[in-house]
Amino acid sequence: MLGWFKKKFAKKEEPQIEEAVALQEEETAPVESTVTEPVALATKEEPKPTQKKEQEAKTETEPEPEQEQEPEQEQKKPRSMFKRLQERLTTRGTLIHRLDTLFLGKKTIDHELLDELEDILITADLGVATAMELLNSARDSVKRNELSDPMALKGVIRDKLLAFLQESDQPAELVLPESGPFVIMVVGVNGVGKTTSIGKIAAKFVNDGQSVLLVAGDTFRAAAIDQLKIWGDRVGVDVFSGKPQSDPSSVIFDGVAKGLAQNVDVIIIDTAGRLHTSANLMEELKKIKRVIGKNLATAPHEVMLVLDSTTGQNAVSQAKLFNEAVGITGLTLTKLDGTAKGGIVANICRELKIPVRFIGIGEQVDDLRDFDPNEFIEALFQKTETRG
Ligand SMILES: Nc1nc2c(ncn2[C@@H]2O[C@H](COP(=O)(O)OP(=O)(O)OP(=O)(O)O)[C@@H](O)[C@H]2O)c(=O)[nH]1
Ligand SMILES: [Mg+2]
Repeated sequence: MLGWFKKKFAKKEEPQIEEAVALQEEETAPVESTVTEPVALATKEEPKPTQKKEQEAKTETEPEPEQEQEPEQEQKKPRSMFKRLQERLTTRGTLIHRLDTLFLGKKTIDHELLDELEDILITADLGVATAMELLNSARDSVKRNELSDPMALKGVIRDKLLAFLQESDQPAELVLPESGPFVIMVVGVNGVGKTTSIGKIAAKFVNDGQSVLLVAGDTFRAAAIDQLKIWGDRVGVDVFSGKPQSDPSSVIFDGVAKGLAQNVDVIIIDTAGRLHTSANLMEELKKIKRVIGKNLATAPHEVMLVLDSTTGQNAVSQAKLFNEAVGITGLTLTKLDGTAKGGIVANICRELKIPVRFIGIGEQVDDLRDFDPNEFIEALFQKTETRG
């Protein structure tokens, strides 16, 4: 599998902070803000791993080995991690369990089986259009006499689901700019898992040697700021925050300026949860996005929508309205552990064609997985296949 992000190791330019400060007066009011240093702060004076690579590249007389090293670093994930993904995805009542129960009990493919299959697909959070397309593929294969036994039908469904998951027309990996911070603006409705996912994503960047600044753009509740600070401490990154109730755009403007001044690799901006149907709150989000661009014209590089996969079809409506407002570039699907039906992932990929970057499979820091359609389908199907 490819890495979950890539970055060219170009020399960083000094940020234009003076210009940024001048721009601030145009659109935002000043706020009192703080940067919380994490308890276990990474040593700032030490060159970052990326910078180390640059230095080594300059001093070494031998040819640059970096390109060859990449595949070695991306060796197969430990089997235990894959197993955990499987366990979280294949709980009782999921699409695959229900398919298995159906197929294992039948010897031939008949109308009764196809009717039962239709029931399962329609109630599997796939959405009617996606379920019907899946069912039609199955029916076509049966008509063409390509299939003789029910388990083969399961293979058709598996292949079609994989095709849906691969429908995004953009690569799933994040592409960090050659210079300057990579800015991620995280949006979504209330309680979907934005702040938690930000903590997990920050941890992934830190583990891969990138410096990160979190910006507490959810100023509505003091608890929201505290929650982000707890994640900052846990992960070992700074958190920039303003006062509760202050203008979120203003805090975010200052936060981005801070990240530029500190020359961090990644800035992740938390925003308050908002209903996709609230025109005012969506306007506020548009303003936030504009304000981020005042400091760094190319930012935000990623507008990440977090969707709670237990919310079913509503997640698709959320994605459409958030996309219209701020242009979503990537998705994180949370809460795929527990009660989720899994089918929602196929529907989201098919309907939206926006890359799914990550999936959340629990509340802990390492419960966030890079989304890989092949791995996802393998995890869904493999366990049940070995039983069958
Ligand atoms: N089981 C499970 N729980 C999750 C996952 N991601 C987040 N949660 C939980 O969902 C709840 C809400 O998460 P938050 O990160 O606070 O959600 P939010 O979108 O920031 O919420 P608001 O800021 O209030 O809009 C918390 O209890 C998280 O622990 C996940 O992948 N699986
Ligand atoms: Mg939050």
